[in-house]
Amino acid sequence: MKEIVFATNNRHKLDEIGKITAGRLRILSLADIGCHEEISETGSTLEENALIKARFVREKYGCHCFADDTGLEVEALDGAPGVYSSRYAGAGCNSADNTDKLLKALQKTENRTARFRTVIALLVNGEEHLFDGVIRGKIISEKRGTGGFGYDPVFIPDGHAQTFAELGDETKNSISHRALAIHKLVKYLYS
Ligand code: ITT
Repeated sequence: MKEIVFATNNRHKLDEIGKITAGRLRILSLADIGCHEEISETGSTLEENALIKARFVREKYGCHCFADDTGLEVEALDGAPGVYSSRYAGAGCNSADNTDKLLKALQKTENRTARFRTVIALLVNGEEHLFDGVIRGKIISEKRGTGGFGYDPVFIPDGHAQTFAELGDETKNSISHRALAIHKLVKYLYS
């Protein structure tokens, strides 16, 4: 089994990727390698931010690693919150604040089309690789469900009638943006 650091401070992402890759990768967290710094995301795209996080860990700790940057892209908002998804409602705000702001921004909007996009940057053997995953769906007008995290309570993936927060871990992890991207990474590592 390959051992690799996942450069994230988001415990939900760590949990999801652990479940999705079960048995195929041995994933170390930032805490496992003694990294407790906040890594600033100063890029203007998901690709840049994923690379910034992964490069920080490789340069400082010298290990094989990958990082995930994810955005919710809403058609009627010209792709916002996108790369700014984690601080949509402002610095220091939480997921509930971000989701409330999104629902407010869409209050009078009929077009509810959106997508989650994940970009994973993998840094191994002196090489950098990017993998992406996209899932399309729509934003509903109120929060539903208690599972998942972030914007999950307001996002219904196409082909389903429930939000990611209602569908539960197993379903989310079998179809999500993050699952699609990490499957590409695993395929690459084992090819
Ligand atoms: P790291 O950078 O430490 O990995 P983060 O939470 O800052 O963690 P991102 O910048 O990639 O991660 O995520 C942007 C925000 O988008 C995040 O704070 C969540 O609220 C939301 N988000 C990410 N993945 C999501 C998912 O699968 N479902 C719902 N919301 C998600």
